[in-house]
Amino acid sequence: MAKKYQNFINGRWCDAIDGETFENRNPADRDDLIGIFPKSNKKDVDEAVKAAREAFKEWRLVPAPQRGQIMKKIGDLMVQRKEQIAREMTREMGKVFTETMGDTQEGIDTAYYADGESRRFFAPSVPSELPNKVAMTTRQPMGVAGVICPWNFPMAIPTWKIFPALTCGNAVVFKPASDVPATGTALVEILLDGGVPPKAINLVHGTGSTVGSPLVEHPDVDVISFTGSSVVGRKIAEACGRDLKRISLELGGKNGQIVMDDANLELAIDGALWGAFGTTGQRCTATSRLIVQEDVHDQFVDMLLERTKKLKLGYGNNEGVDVGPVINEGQRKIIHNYVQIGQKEGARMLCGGQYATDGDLAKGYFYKPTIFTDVTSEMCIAQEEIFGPVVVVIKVKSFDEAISVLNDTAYGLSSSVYTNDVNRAFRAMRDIEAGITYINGPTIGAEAHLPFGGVKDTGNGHREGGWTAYEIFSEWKTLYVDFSGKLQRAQIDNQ
Ligand code: UN1
Repeated sequence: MAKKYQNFINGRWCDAIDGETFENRNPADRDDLIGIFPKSNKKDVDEAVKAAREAFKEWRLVPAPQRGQIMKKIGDLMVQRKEQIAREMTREMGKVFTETMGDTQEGIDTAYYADGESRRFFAPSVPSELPNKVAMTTRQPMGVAGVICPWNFPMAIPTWKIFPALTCGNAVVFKPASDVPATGTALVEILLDGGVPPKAINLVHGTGSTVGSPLVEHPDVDVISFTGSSVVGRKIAEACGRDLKRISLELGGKNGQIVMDDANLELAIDGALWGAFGTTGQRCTATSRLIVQEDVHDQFVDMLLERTKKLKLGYGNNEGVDVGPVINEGQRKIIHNYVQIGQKEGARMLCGGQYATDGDLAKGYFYKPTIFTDVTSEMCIAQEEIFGPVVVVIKVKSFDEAISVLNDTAYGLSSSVYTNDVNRAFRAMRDIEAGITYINGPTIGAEAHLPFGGVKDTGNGHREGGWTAYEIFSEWKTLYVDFSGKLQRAQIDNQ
């Protein structure tokens, strides 16, 4: 019997009001049914927002360090349940166990950071221009936060949004991706066990159109935080723009790794493999372009091919597996379609390019790690986000050309440069158009306490992670206190 899951709305576990459900299956083994989940709609969202609004009245008045204590407890519970969460996460979305352990650890780091941040919330006091008058600022919660999350980091990304939102004093309505509802449920259980007031966290399962859209359009939601594709992000931003609603967007990437002739090639290969094929290439920070200087190009490609061929595909909970399945059949078709486009465009496919179906792999959505060479920057496979185990190699003559190819994309999330020349490293840090630049490290692996986000079509200027996430979920308020006992007119009486 498949486990039956529920929403959590208004302080209780419940089915979708209309009673509809959907199934979720293990992407490495379609026969493995993870559970039956409520397929919610606008009615459920309305109930959830109403409950959150109610909870906000009291939660906003709880001292921030007390909210931080709850975050600390949540972090401790995540430590206790880490392995169990990771096993189930691998079963639910496919990436290998070491990576789901890392995903959970990112949530733990975010929880402990939230505890610390709850005692800071720095807000400057500055001198007033008038005598006997004080000028200061404070940070206030916004109200109800709508949190819409992707499936590739089913624990880390929700924590990046929910923990700062709650720590700031907001109440939350959370929609996990419909490919990872069990991990979303595990997180909400931890929040409740940690002591978050039940109505302050609401969980609504379902799709983007039936749950995400009503949440975005709800007049009583004050801030939306979304991670997903740039296409969907643009639509959400349009809807929020009409309502003047704050929105934080974390969208696509087409991240490049530059490899210069002076680089340590072994190190650059380690980075490329991890960046391109870790999480089966399904990270918004994944390395999807390798921009290689011509003198080392052929050697680099030979080394990359040799190492790629050795990668072992399989169920991520089994020992020795390097690469798991992709998330679902729809994504696998999209990836394969891009591979066919690449071949038509004249790129040379060195390996992969096919569904992997040997033995047990036939039960899941496996795709062979794929490398293209002879790629030019204007090709579709060098421009569009593929979100799968496909990497393209672009040959360049010089460092300047490498930077201009790296910047020749609509996106600007992560980037990396392998070089041992300190001058090149600093020029890259200055001239690359991206939110994150790594020197001698892969494009993936951002740490929870630093700003995370990108420029151009990757987002709308906000940064998750670290202290910057707290900007998203709070409003500045300016306070003036005049203790002179008389009317003092700014800009007039002091001139
Ligand atoms: C994402 O792919 O959406 O930097 C997030 C990294 C991870 C987070 C990725 N810490 O790759």
